[in-house]
Amino acid sequence: MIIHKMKKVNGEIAVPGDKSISHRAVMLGALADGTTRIRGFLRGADCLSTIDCFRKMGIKIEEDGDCVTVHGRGLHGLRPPKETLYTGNSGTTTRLLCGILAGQPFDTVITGDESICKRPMGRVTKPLALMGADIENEYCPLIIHGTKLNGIEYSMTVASAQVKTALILAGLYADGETVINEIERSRDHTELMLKAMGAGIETDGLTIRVKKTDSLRAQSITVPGDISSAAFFMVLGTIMPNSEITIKNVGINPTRTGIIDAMTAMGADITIFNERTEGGEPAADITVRTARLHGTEIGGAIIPRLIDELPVIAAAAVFAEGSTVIKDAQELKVKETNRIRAVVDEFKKAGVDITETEDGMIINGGKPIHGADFAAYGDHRMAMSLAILAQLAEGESTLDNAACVDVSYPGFFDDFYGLEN
Ligand code: SPQ
Repeated sequence: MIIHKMKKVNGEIAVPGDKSISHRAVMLGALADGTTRIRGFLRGADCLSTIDCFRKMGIKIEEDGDCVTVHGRGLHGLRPPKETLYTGNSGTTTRLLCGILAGQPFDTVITGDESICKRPMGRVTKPLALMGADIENEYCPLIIHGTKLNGIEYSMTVASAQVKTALILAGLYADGETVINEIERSRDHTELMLKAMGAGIETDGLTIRVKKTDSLRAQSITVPGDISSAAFFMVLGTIMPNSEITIKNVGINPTRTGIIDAMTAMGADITIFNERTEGGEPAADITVRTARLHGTEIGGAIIPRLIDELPVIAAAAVFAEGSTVIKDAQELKVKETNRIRAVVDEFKKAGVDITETEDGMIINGGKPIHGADFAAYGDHRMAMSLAILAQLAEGESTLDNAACVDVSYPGFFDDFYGLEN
């Protein structure tokens, strides 16, 4: 695909529903008693993989656009699937399923696409094994022999919402109490949804306590727009001349708003308004206007709050005066692709002054860049970040496999080019 270059962007958009919340709404809806109605569900490939896996375990799920109805069968109502559960490109589906399936009275096999088969699953299977789980392999295919689980106290070694959530979900089935200590605060959508559904879960700072739970109450869940998708427009509206974009209905859960903090620290002009709470999750409208950016340092506790936004923040840093240092972000290496290596290699093609480090990258911004033939490595966030980088490059750029944006943002390019004027 040739990346069309826009001169300026203006207008209002609403990004699709939050991917993390959409996954959790289907999973917890399936385990609840009764009917869970989800509005604003993300119809991206990853969340559709989650629906497919639960249908294979006997859960009736109806889809009507972005409204999804899940007919839950209770915590003990899943049926043994007749075939392998295929999770596609979705790390969230794969890892969260491990937590749910470890304590079932049946065996399952999970696998996914080429990228999923390279992503480490030992980070969930090992702590689950301490609870008594019996899971073969540290990479997909995973063979899960359902068994009785017991509660443990576990101190996490990586800042990962997926690891935390897998343990919380297993904790619903485990005898006694499961106590999880996080090293940094990661997204807490599971905890919020489980509390609303009446599970035995408490949080105190970085500690989460889960008790064996008999039943979950079905809910109506309204999914706010995904801040990880809104991030592309925050950067676009900032770097393009004479531009202003309003993004309606964006989830602003504080565990996800690192992008706003980082962009503000770089000099971005971001206004948050119409703040409200929808189904336990805070949401707001966000306006961004053209601004001159300067370099910054991004590391430490903010990293889990903006981990998925780092490729597009790197694109913003290219147009910021001075140097931007991204550190403590080694988790980027185990995403859909190695996002440190992919950003550095692709940005270098455009002449960006960028250096790979052990745990991040250093970008010396504010210098002219040129168009290039970019590769997305089948990674949705890489594809969208490169489309933004190309906007201010001299000359033409192309992007291979642009369709991979469907994983988290079907219709991205329509929304993107729809802002040109
Ligand atoms: O689901 P998947 O493939 O892992 O998706 C990504 C993404 O960029 O969309 C990461 F590649 O998001 C993760 C995120 O990085 C979604 C997620 C969640 O919903 O719990 C948590 C983060 O991963 P982790 O490993 O830090 O827990």
